[in-house]
Amino acid sequence: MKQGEIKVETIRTIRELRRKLAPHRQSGRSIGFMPTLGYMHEGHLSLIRRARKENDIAVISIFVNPLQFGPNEDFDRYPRDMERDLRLAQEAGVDFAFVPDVREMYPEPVKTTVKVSGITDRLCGASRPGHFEGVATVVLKLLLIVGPDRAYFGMKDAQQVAVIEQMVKDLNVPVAIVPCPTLRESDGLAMSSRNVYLSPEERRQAVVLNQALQEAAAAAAAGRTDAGYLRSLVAGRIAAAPLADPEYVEVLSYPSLEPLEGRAQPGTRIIIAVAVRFGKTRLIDNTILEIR
Ligand code: PAJ
Repeated sequence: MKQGEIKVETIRTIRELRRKLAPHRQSGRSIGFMPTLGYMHEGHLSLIRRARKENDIAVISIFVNPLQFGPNEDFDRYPRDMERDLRLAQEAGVDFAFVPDVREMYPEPVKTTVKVSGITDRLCGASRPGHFEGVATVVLKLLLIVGPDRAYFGMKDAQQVAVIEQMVKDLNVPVAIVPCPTLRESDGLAMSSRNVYLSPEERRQAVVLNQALQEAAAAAAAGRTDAGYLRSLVAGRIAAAPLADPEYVEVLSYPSLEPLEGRAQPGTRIIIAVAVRFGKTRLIDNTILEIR
């Protein structure tokens, strides 16, 4: 193969993708699927590699979904680099890359959307109205288009995983959702396509998200599982970074995402989740703790 030549099969229409996947499905090959907004980093690639390993056929989608961006969000300036994404996908062993344009996915304004209630009331659901409706709708469309056996999602977006698992359960979508661990930079910052927006000084201070979460995890492991205490520990730590502008710091049950009264109960899982702005860039991170 010539250098720079892209071998992963790039498919732009729903019809074509269905046509290509049908024979594989008919011959009993398993299909693993990983949806993305593109601008791939190691976090994305870790999910792709896992999909590659656990299935006969690996499919990704690259689609910046307008439905999940608010009117004042970064849809237009969301970073894009299709050529690089396809090269990385190729290296990670992807068989098919589905790269529809907006007209292919939404030929007319949608009148049907998927709303998962309760779980979407807090965290990013509260600060980004309509966001999870946009995510659930596009993910259901993609699952119906691809028809995978397994679909891979990162715990960096733990609320997204909870929303999709609930949707799949409620609507009997025949797919196994596979949650995957968060990949981090060497200093602990969770990898994100949006990290490229950070100035050098913002980038330095952004480690405070993970540091604060780690401190809280250590406190919880030492028995300090009071939700209010953990919340103020994390909030205080983040407030100490001068460029950090916190949007939320919350301690909730996981995956139901309900507020906790006092100490977390043994045998339950809790999430400590944060969203913090650095200038125009909004970063999220979380940690999930098993309470013993
Ligand atoms: P995107 O932000 O591109 O992320 C694609 C997938 O990669 C998601 O499942 C996300 O949780 C995962 N991911 C992102 N950063 C990660 C990291 N540091 N470690 C591990 N996994 C990570 O999430 C979306 O796109 C969209 O909402 C989508 C599901 C594609 C629907 O449009």
